[in-house]
Amino acid sequence: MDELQTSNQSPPLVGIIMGSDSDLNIMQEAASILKEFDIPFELTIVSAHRTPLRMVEYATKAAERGLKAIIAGAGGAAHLPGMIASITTLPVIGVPIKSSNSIDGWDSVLSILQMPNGVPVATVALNAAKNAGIVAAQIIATSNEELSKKIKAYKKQLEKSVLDKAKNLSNDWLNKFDAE
Ligand code: RP5
Repeated sequence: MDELQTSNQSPPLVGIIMGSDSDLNIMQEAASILKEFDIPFELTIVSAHRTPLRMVEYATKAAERGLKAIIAGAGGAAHLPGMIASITTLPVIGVPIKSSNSIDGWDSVLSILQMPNGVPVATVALNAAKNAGIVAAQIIATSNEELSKKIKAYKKQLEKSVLDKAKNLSNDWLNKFDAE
């Protein structure tokens, strides 16, 4: 697959949608990690309740427009990811958001997570838009060796940062495990 380019002009491979602009402070973390992996994406507002026809149109056209995955975030009665998944054949990654109309965030989590058999939404943790971006990258990496290498390097970096922290701690705390 050679669709991955860094240019903003590249056709988007991932669609990031959210119920409201008030979700953007969370959802921009998905955009940031996709940028880090040089994956072209688009980002817009699609509301299941306030723009239902736009939602149907977005989901209906997503695959033919060349998207490979959709990241959908919403809060409260968070119906957007599930409704998008009910229409498209693309994988849908849901981001539950603790928003102004959430009770405690569980409302968003359960609205997105508890889908009926046959219509899955790959649900990440509350507010975990970054992880949603990583899942989307991993989906695209299954057919893109260059991207797969970038994700491996990212994971290696995660490992290194933890090992460095463990090393720093060992100056002040006993750690026989690393000494063995
Ligand atoms: C949901 O309602 C949106 O996804 C957002 O999380 C929440 C609040 O929306 P606003 O009232 O801030 O536009 O549909």
